Amino acid sequence: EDGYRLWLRYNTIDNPALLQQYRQQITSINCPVDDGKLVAANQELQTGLSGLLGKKVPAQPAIINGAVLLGLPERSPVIRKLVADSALAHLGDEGFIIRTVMYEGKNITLITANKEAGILYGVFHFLRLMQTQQPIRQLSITSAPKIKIRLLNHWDNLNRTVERGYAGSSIWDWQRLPGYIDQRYIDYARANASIGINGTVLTNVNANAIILTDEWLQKIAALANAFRPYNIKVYLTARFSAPVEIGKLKTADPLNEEVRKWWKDKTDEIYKYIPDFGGFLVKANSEGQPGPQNYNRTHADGANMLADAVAPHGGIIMWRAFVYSNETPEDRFKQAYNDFKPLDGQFRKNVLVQVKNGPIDFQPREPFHPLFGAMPQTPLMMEYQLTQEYLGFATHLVYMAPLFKEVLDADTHAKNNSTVAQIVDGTTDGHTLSGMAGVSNIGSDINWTGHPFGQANWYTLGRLAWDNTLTSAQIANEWLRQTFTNKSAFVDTVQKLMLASREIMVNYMTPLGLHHIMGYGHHYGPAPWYNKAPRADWNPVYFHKADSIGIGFNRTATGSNALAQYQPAVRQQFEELATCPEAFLLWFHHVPWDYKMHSGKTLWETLCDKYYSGVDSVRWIQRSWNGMKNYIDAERFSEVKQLLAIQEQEAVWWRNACLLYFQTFSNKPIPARYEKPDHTLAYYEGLEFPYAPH
Ligand code: BDP
Repeated sequence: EDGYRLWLRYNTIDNPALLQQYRQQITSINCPVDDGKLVAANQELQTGLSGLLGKKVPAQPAIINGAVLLGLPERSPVIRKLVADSALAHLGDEGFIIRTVMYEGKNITLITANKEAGILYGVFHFLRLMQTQQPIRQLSITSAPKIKIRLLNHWDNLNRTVERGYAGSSIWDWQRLPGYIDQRYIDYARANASIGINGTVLTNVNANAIILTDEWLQKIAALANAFRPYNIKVYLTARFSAPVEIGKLKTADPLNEEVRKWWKDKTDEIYKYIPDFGGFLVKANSEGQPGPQNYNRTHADGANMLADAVAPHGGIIMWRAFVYSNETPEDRFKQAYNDFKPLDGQFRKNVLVQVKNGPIDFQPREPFHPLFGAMPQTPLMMEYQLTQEYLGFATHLVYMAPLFKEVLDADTHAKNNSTVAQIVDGTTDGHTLSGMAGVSNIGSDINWTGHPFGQANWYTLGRLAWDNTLTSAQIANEWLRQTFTNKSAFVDTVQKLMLASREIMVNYMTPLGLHHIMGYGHHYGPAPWYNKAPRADWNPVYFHKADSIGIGFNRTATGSNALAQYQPAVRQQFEELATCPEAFLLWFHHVPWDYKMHSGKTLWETLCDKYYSGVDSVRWIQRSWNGMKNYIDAERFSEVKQLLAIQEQEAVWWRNACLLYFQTFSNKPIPARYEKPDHTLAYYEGLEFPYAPH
């Protein structure tokens, strides 16, 4: 058990009674052999069922008792007879139906859809039911994705380093492409398809124009060919200055005719290689990347130029709202909104604006981004970060579904029915184009994500993009059952610690609304004291603003007034100290050290409590995990155990470094009941990490 099989292990059902029942229920696979496009679904079903049932399940052209019947109504008279058109009407191109039915006296399970992709997703759903040991005797399931574009964003460079990657190098083996198709590409596609992910952006948002040259496009085409049977489209990042860098033009001005033609021709060329190419993801005028503002044009001008180039081919543009200018703003929180809100209504129909979940940068906790709800005429795509840049790299166990859900469930109050989930899935404003992306945590490590539990975050992204009403508990439960075991003693315990893990991390890293106090550049470990970055807003001191009076960033009307970017109801809640949830307190207020919290304790005492409880809870996770030894394989048990030991040390490091530093402002003692920091502040400040990956 090296983790390579992810959640697609298909081990033989270990409950004898259930195994027998499943074997009775499923005896054969009936899939039209001439249907080339169903090959992936058919193969997966063969592999999955043979594994789960512990014996080969034969393909059988006749419909016999126990058949699993795959097919499109248009090519299967039997399915046409059994499934009414009206049942298929709302499924779209990717939804599916799974039903147990009687056909000519035979009990069969049918999986059907409007398009092949739906059947593939239906097969994976069916296999998931069995892997999680659910009853399958009377199925009547209809399912369709809530979100249309469900993507991974790889921040992979062409030299195979991965920006913010902690799981080895890039899985794209550029040197051996296009000639060599690594089995890993197929398994990557299978894993993604199994959770409904239907596209992948192969390259870093800090883009390299070279990827758009002929030699590289052949490599991209080879990957696209490998992914296509799994309904996965490829996308690329576009470097805005590519017309200058590889096109030899003098300008990249989006309103310049030559530039526009260059992108059009380039795009036509891409579609010759990859007829179903998805489109471009663009980071422009952010952190030094070139963009339309270099030519005094707007983000809409830039996005629309590319949108016009891909539109004839059905492509889309995902234009990122993670922007901040080269001059340090008084509050970086505000910039995306200031730049983008005025552009609402100016983007072409095939543009999505891709917005990070929070206004700063993938912190352990952020309030929802104020752009959600503020651009009703523009589809806003959600961007989450699966790779744990700010959440302990691939060393800390943190299950991110609660973080993702917290944002999705937040009410923007823009209209009725305008939670972030409803804005993103298009229901609030009636958009048909909708998207959700996760910055990938995948690398060449044998288990893909470095930490065995990192797989859960990849899994969650897909499942939530498909169905944003799933709960964190449901997702953890099904992931654990498939990835480890169905034994309830294991699942119950580990599900509990997964669900708690994010809050625990918040407590030992950035409690009460602290944010961005990580080490400079690499973001590894605590460095709240750091103030030497070339820009003020890259310094932790800019974000926590601790002084002799208190701590926190005043974003109310008496401060940066960033809160004005929210709807009044949201604003009011955050603006009043009394109503501002504790979890967001220091996001929005500079709070005196002696301030009395709802509990009656002072802010300083509460801060100490949070940091100490964070560490204690990591120890609780360790104890819980130690009790799991007999339920799972020794390999993964030991990997997680070792990683938890590192996490515990680092949690202590976070706690001690932060409290010792903040204490220099609060001038108050750490309560005597707590274990004393075992090093001085100077020791923590002196630590250096030349080996921390960027
Ligand atoms: C930040 C990362 C940086 C990315 C940037 C982005 O530190 O490496 O390039 O986000 O999203 O979180 O563009």
